[in-house]
This record gives sequence, structure tokens and C-alpha cells, in this order.
Amino acid sequence: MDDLDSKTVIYDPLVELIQLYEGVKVGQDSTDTTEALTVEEALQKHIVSGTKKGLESRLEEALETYTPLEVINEILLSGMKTVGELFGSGKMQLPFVLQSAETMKAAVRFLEPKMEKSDTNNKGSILLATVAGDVHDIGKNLVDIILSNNGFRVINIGIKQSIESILEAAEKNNCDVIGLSGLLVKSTIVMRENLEVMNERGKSSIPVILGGAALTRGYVEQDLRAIYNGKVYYAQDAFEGLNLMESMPSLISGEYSEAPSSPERVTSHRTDVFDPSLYQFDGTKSQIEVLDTVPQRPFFGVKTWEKFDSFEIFKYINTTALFRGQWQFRKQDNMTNPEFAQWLQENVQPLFQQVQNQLAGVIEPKVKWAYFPCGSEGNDLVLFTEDLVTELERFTFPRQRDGKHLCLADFYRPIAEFDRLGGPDVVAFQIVTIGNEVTKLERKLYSQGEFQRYLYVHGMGVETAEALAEFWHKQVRHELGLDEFEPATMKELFGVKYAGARYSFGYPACPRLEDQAKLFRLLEPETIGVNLTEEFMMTPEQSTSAIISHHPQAKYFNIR
Ligand code: B1M
Repeated sequence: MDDLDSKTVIYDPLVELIQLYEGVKVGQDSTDTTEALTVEEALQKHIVSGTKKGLESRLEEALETYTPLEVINEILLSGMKTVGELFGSGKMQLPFVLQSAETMKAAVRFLEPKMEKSDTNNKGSILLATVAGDVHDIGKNLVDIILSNNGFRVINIGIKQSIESILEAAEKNNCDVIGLSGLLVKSTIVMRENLEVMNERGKSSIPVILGGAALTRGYVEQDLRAIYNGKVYYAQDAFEGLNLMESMPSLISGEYSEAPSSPERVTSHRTDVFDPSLYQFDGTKSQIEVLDTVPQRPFFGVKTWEKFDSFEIFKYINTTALFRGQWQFRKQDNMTNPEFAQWLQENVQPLFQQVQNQLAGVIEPKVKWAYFPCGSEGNDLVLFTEDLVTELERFTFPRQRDGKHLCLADFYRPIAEFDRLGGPDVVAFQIVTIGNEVTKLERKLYSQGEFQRYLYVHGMGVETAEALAEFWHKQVRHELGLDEFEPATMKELFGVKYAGARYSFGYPACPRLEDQAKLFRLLEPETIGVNLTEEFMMTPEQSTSAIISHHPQAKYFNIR
């Protein structure tokens, strides 16, 4: 914070922030405590503390001395800079950053009508899109919020965007940089193809920033840099994206020096799971025990359940995943673990309660689940019709090349042993959804500039879908007669300390998303409003599917 002008900021934002934590519960709009400050100080304080109350009168006051553009560039943006620094040094939490961004947006909205047509911010511009085949919105939208509220012009064209529409929109809007997002493993390949297309079409003068969970720094900075004729950068999070944009001239010239990448060559770590040889059985099997007795099949085929008490589902929310993963509350440097737990209890737990009340009537939980007789054959899991002989469906899974040579099929009784053991095994499947209303609410909050609420609702929606899957899996274990193995605590439940495991197509042990199509043929979840896109994603977004094994040795594993 050395570069902040001490004449314009006489208070210490850190102290202010700590006070903010002390006095205000998360999500609550604090009162105006800026009366005694100069207009510049007051406006910066509004931004840093994310307080909208009293903002407009202070903006009016500033307009007596400054033009609207000067208010933005010289006062408000330096407040956002402080916010970025506080976040970067681990002293500010993401939800508070979003609250600051909301205030920034409200201020800009107020100032915009007062601007001259020629008043433009020339910090730079970026075209943002989630790549073709990928429906993930939130990461890209967070990047949008952070960049646009730090003075960049952002053209956000949404999800599932082809390279044609990306290039067209970038050209039409005269963007300096293209930013691509994607969470799927396939998206890492789509991004590579996009860069190749840009090469072919002579568009490689435009720098590209890539972000999203399935990417690795090594894949972008080594593999993709090797193929793209222009400049390509990796952003692990929205703030790395902001740093890149802040260094725009050197970004464009390629002189930008990014965070040091790891010395070893890292490739996109999961694309190799699609190697066809992993799916061919060569006779090597794992040591998974063949069970003498298997649970009785509760019923044959598919059933539907739609009667839920929302609060029952909320009990299955993994609060660590929600508070830390989705809402991104982090432990401050000076806090001990118990202090942080206490802070979460006092500040975030009430928020959790509040969002539960908000969403209880919004979610529309629905489940389809099924049991089929089954058996394994090499790397295949074979499902039978009720006659126990006719093949109904067949899934092929990859097998680890080394180590334990695990393959998902091994958790089911081999067909070759049916005669000796007295018949087939049983496999369960489930598809759960919390409906489309949460997504609609998210969109509304986002478009209204209620960024903090947007994050809270999105995170809660995501974890509620996961909670419903957890809740229903417990029901499946109950139906299979596995209650005696149930763990005593939720922590153990989230740690998979029960009999068997639940695997989702697209996850490491069963990575082919295409298998969702087979699952859809079996369960027909369209009857509960769940549909499959061409790219094997489900709508509504907050839906998840799984194949369930009851085998006591069934645990999560990676394919190596
Ligand atoms: Co699922 N899911 N999921 N999921 N899920 C992933 C994406 C997955 C990677 C998990 C894994 O395998 N480890 C995997 C995809 C793997 C693949 O491609 N094969 C996966 C899968 C398989 C699935 C299902 C298919 C499973 C199934 O049901 N069979 C299913 C599909 C759902 C559907 O079709 N509708 C599914 C379901 C779900 C839930 C519903 C339970 C839930 C919500 C999904 C949703 O949001 N729509 C969920 C979740 C929560 C996840 C993980 C755990 C977290 C995603 C998230 O919310 N991140 C995810 C694994 C992971 O990411 N570690 C996973 C938070 C978000 C803010 O981060 O978007 O990454 P992110 O953005 C960050 C940065 O990446 C960066 O900045 C952002 C903010 O800091 N960034 C950029 C992103 N873009 C950027 C661009 C930039 C700069 C920075 O510049 C341009």
C-alpha cells in the first residue's frame, strides 16, 4: 500500500476492515461512519467497506470539484486498488470484495448519466467467454465483476461460446484481450483448438488469458504457449486476471513476467484418462475381494421421489465446502484455527441460516434412482434386465496402469462367478436436481449488481445439489440394508466412512461424460425436468448424477 497517496487516505484501511469484521455481521450493510472525513477519504472508505449508505450525497459533493471520470479514476479506483491489496495480502475475504464491487458499481451507475459521451476509461478491455461445450458461469462472472469494477471494459458474452462468436465479438467491441474460462477437462482441449484457430486466421496478435479448474499453469505456460503464435497467460483466480490486465502494455508486448511456474513439465493432468488403451482389459485385475454375499436388490428399475423438506437436505450441506470453497472465507494470518472456527460460527453461521431461509422455498428437489442386476466382465460393468440374462446396458471404465490396477468394474461380482455365487450383483444409480429456480435467482442478482448475494446464493445452490446427492445416497444404503455401517458424524459421512462409494461420470474413476447418455436412457430423468445437453452436461445446472457401489472396498481413486 506504499503507493497510496497519504494525503487522500488518512485512515488505515486495515484497521477499518478489522473494525468492520468486529462490528458487523457478514452480509449486513453497515451504517455511514464517514461524516468526519473529507470527501475523497469518505468515498474511498465507502468502497473499501462496501457501504452504500450516504454514498450518493458524497458523490454529489465530489462532483463540485471533480468531473465524473475523475471521481472514478482518481478516487474510487484507488479504493478498489486497496481492496485488491487487502485481498491479495489475505486480509479481506471474497464476499467483502464483492460488496466493495457492488458499491463501486452503484457509484459508477450514479455517475454515468452525468458523463460526457467522450468520457471513456482507457484502462483497456477484455472479451470474456466460457468456451464451447462448457456451462460454467460463476468463475467467469467473478472475473467480470473484479475487472469491470477496477475500471476495465468487459464484454461478457456468456457460456458455451464458439471461437467464431468469440472472435466476432472481440472484433466488434474492439477488445484488447480475450479471456477464456472453462471448468471441464474437455475445455482445456477446446482452448487449445481455439488458439490453433486464432493462429490459422492470423488473429494471434491478441493476447489471451485462460482460467478454470481443469487447467494447470504448466499446461498453459508450456504446452499452450508452444503452440500459440501470440501471447497466452494463465490466471489461477480473478485477481491474477486483474494483475495481468493491470500490466496491459507489457502483457501485449509479451514482457509481462508472471508468477514463477513450477520447474517440472506439467501437462493438463487429466486428458490422458481418455487414452483408449486404459479401457482395454489385458487380464490384469486388482485385488478387490469378490463378495460371497451381496445386498438384496430393493426393487428392479427406476423410481421417483419429489417430497422433500428443504431443511432436511440443508443438514447434509458440507459447511467446509460451502464456507471455504464456495464463499471463500479464509483464515486471516493472525488467527488461530479455533479463532477462525469461532469467527465462522459467529459471522458465517447466521448467514448460512439466512440463506437457508431464503432458498427453502426456491429449491425444487427431485430425485430419480434405480437398481439393476449386474456383473463385471474385465473393465465392463454389465446391467441385466429382470430375467437376469438379457443385457440391458454396458459401461466400460478405465483401469489404472500401475499401482493397484483399480477399475470401477472390479467392485461388482464377475459374471463368470455368478453360477458359483448364486447370481448377479446389484448396482444403484441416482440423478438429483434442485431445479432451475436457483439459477434464475442467481441471474437476477447478478444482473442487478448484487454480487455478494449472487455468490452466497450460487454457493448455497451448488452445495445443496451436492447435499441432496449425499442425502439420497444414504437412503440408497438404507434400502440396501447397509445401515450398520453408517458413520456417527457428518464429518465422517463427508469423509466417505460408510459402506461403498458414489461415483459421478466425469470424475476420475469414470471420466467419460459421454456415459451420461447411457444413464439417461436408463433413468429417463427428463420426467423430473433434467435434460442432457449435446456436450453431456445436465440442465438444470445444479443437478448431479452417480453410480453407486455397495462394495466395502469401493473408495475414490485416480487413474494413473
Ligand atoms: Co462438478 N465438476 N460436476 N459440480 N464440480 C467439476 C467442474 C470437476 C472438475 C470435478 C472433478 O472432476 N474434480 C468435474 C469436471 C471434470 C470433467 O470435465 N470431466 C465435474 C463434474 C464431472 C461434474 C458432473 C458432470 C458430475 C456428474 O454429476 N456426473 C456434474 C455436471 C453438472 C451438470 O451437468 N449440470 C457436476 C455437478 C456439480 C455440482 C452441481 C454438484 C456442483 C456445481 C456445478 C456448477 O457450478 N455448475 C459442482 C462443483 C461445485 C464442482 C467443483 C467441485 C467446483 C466448481 C466451482 O464451483 N468452483 C469442480 C471441481 C473444481 O473446480 N475444483 C467440479 C468455484 C468457482 C468460483 O471457481 O469456476 O474455477 P472457477 O473460477 C475461478 C478460477 O478458476 C478462475 O477465477 C475464478 C474465480 O477465482 N477463473 C478464471 C475461471 N475462469 C477464469 C478466466 C480468467 C481468469 C480466471 O480469465 C479469462
